[in-house]
Amino acid sequence: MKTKVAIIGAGPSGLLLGQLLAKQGIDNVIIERVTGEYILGRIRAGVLEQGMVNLLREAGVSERMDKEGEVHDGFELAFNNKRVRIALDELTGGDTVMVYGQTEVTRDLMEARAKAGYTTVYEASDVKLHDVKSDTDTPYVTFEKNGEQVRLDCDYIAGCDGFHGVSRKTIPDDVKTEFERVYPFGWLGLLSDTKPAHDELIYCKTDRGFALASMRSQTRSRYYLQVPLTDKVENWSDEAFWEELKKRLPDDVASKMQTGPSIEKSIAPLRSFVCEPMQYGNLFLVGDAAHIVPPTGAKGLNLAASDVATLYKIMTRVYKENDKDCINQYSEICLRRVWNGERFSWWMTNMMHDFDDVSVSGADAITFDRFMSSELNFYTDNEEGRKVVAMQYVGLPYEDLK
Ligand code: FAS
Ligand code: PHB
Repeated sequence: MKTKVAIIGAGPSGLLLGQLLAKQGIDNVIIERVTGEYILGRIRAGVLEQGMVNLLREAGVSERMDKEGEVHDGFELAFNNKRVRIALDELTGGDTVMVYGQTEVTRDLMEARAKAGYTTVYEASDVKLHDVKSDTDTPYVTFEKNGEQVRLDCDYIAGCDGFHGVSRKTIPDDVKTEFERVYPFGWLGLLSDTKPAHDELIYCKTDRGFALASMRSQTRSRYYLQVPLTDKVENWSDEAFWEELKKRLPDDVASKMQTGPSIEKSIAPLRSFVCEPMQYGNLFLVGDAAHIVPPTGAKGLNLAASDVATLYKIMTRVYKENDKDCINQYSEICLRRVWNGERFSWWMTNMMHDFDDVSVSGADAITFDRFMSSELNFYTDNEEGRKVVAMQYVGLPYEDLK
């Protein structure tokens, strides 16, 4: 097999990149480890920045999102028995976010790719990357499919294979630096076909721990509870989840909340992680393959999208203008926006979660908690502070190539 760009991974990063490249006539093949159905069964992000919305429109895959997605011009922070609304559009001069689940984005991209007849190899095993940094040879990928060894020759490899993928591991340890912070708690998420508890997202900081009331549509809700890392999803019946959630949501919201059977329930660990550089020779790390954020800032999927935008611009310049020098801009441009997203996600996580029973004990924990409560008051008590939160939440502008 031969192609221009080999894409490892059919998550949102790989599929969106593949769709954009194909629109420019840049041939690409996606190699994916599991089935499409398995990927669609993973419930993840729910909030899209304007930058990602624009990319999906440019990729010609936005029809259902524009019809079924919900534009949100604000969200709430609930803490110390008060609620502060972050009015995104007023504070940013008109910017908003789109509430449309990652599962639906992925489904739309998969359907568009299949309809256009682009090659995606699902259930590929033993995927290996070769000659990614060589002055003489072009890179290639080998994998096994239906018991057959396959070789895919290419010019470039986009490692869109997530945190546990093979691409980052292909970069030699003496070339890369990995930065990591693991949080001492997880998020227990529940998806239910119930009317959302509120018409906007509410992030709640309480003495019992963090909670988030989100949604996928007016008939499908998504909720999260902070739980200890030692907790197991089988410890949580639906009834126990609803009872605890009601204790963490504002009373007037909890009293009206519709409950019902969960259609998905899972615990996700929280970590901040960055791999530098995000590029090695002709291998480019994209999305979760290069970085992870705690979901408190709704940045994970959106940082993946901005990586895709940068690599798409570079590949377009390489193949349309025969400018290969620009490939060396990738990592520097991506990391500037990644580290900003990392900081915002870390900050939101520290402000909104309860650390005192897990990470530090005694007076240290109380002191940390007082600092974070003061931080929360500082950034919500005045419009300038709320503006800082709003501009980060809607997402900073994408950076152009030099
Ligand atoms: P993905 O991990 O989505 O996709 C990588 C793909 O590569 C997968 O399909 C995988 O099967 C494949 N792959 C892996 N190894 C391979 C190999 N060796 N060969 C071939 N293919 C391989 N973000 C938010 O903004 N909000 C959230 O609430 C949120 N919740 C999350 C919950 C969980 C449990 C997780 C893990 C992430 C969550 N995220 C959230 C972040 C998430 O949305 C990611 O940012 C997003 O999936 C990134 O997309 P990709 O970079 O495509 O990586
Ligand atoms: C979600 O709806 O899954 C969601 C929304 C906002 C977040 C995290 C998760 O910050």
